Amino acid sequence: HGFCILTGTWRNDLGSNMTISAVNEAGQFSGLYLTAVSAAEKPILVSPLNGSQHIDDLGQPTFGFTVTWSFSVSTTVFVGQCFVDDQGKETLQTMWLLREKVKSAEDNWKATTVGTNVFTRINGQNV
Ligand code: B9F
Repeated sequence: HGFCILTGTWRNDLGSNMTISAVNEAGQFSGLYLTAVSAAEKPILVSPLNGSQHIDDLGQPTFGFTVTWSFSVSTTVFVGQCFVDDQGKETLQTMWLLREKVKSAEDNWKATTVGTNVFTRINGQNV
């Protein structure tokens, strides 16, 4: 089977979209993230992401990236692996940690949530 390439536009199981621009020789990349969901009062804005992947000979690399939300003071990190099946269909299997800003260390216990997202490639549109 072929290589799983991170560059491009992806949608996850929540309906969130992201566009990853070119991956450089060191495996570093940047992009834009548009979440479909938010628990904030404020309107959702497109937010920047930055990450890196392993340069993987077998074409199913692991990666991580950080989304610094433009419309809130929180941060999400994603880690995952890019898989390609026998039909050439690519899937990003990820887990995320969302860090909310809390007032003080006493509230630290409730500041982080965890979850999973699966991304599939969408064509002909950007975030
Ligand atoms: O809703 C989040 C938020 C942070 C502070 C106020 C609102 C920001 C958007 C997070 C989007 C998450 C999901 N979208 C996606 O594609 S990132 C992981 C999921 N995958 C409410 C109050 C504090 C935290 C949440 Fe907030």
